[in-house]
Amino acid sequence: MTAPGGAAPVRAGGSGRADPERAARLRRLALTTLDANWEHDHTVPSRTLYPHQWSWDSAFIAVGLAHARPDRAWRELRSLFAAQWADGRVPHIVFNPALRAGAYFPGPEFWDSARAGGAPAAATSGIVQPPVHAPAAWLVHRRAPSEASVAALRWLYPRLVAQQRYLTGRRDVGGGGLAAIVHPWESGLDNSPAWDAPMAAVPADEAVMRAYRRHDTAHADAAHRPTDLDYARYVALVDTYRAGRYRDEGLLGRQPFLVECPLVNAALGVSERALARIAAVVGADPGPHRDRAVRLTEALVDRLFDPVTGTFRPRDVRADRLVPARTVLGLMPLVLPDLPAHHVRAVLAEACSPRFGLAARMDRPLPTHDRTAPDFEPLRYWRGPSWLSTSWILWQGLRTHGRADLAAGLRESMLDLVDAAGCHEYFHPDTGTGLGSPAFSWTAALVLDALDEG
Ligand code: 9WN
Repeated sequence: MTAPGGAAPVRAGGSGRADPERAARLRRLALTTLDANWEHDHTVPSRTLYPHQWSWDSAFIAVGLAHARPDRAWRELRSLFAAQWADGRVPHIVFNPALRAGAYFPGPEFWDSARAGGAPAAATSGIVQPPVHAPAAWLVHRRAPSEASVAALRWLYPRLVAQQRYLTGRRDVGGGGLAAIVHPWESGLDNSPAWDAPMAAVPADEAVMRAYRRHDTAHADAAHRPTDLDYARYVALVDTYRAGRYRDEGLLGRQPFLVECPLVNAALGVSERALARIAAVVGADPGPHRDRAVRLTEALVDRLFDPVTGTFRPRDVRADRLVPARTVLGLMPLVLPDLPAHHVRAVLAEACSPRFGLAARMDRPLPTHDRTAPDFEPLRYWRGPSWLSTSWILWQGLRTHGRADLAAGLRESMLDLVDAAGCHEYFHPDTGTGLGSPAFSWTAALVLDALDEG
């Protein structure tokens, strides 16, 4: 079987650490990709599709850079947090002022951050992305500890704490101890089927898109991207949030999309654990972070676990119900080290079922949506294709819970994907064909990390 686009099908098993040539080849490719995407103080996710700085991309990129360019890993995180808002939010995009207007849609003029209270001098978006930065900072330090890394942790620590406080405070719209996202872009999994039910309540006027020009479809196949209808809703949601100057008071009364996402909230829990470790290094008290971590896991289990299906799913805060779709988001709570044994077993059962096909020897990569669902779309972005970010998070969770066998299978499938197709943004979940941007930074970074699994 040869996949279109020159990619070979994903091999079962793979040769792993026993294949030093493959490892050297992948390392070279990853570093070349990251070097080419470096832009004065940050790494762009992609020169064509995403030419500015993105929040959770920078965290993944730092994790990868730690293996080869630790000084740049810290610059990556510092430049992002230099654009943190006064309320603690870390914007999902920091715009590069040197780029021409129209280099990305929606650009700085659309977000208009300058008119919001507490925004930084740099133009940014007004929404966030999954808070994976504290664990990333901890991994960078652990990988390459030095005086410089301790100094970087000292600088970052209060900022990471402020990020947590923002999300667990102002964004606890549902009042149950979890953060709510106000836009699918905040999940990082923009058009996941997980958002279909809550998005159906968002007023959509496709005509609105006539006023704008999408930039993404000039660089990627429109069939592999969100639809115009999705974009109409994305724009409408930003319009509403921006009209309130990105304030979070009274969100329940005005923001049509409010959802508690398992990935965002699992990341918050893991972040408190990372902050406890960082606190110990910088001379702060780790205790409160450990307590908050415990509370976050409890809240996640309490609010996002459905005992009937045995799955974690996002909670639509407005409708006060779990969304029906079973997506890869449901596997993300495995990263929590204190996830109760019953819930660990449930996540593993879901991951190893035909829906996601996790195995010690995988014959296909991990998809982002249930393969058996009627709305599984193997080409369209977060509606089926395999992405390294979600695979890497699950890989972390498998190692955390002592599943070395499954972790090895997943790691092999990730490395095989990139070896066959290159550092693509995402991959066809059956053939492994590369999709989206061909030189995507977090794919390169997470491959570097997976190669050096020590
Ligand atoms: C919107 C940069 C980002 C990622 C997201 C991914 C995609 C943007 C877009 O690219 O989103 O933020 O324009 O589609 O979905 O996870 O951070 O790589």
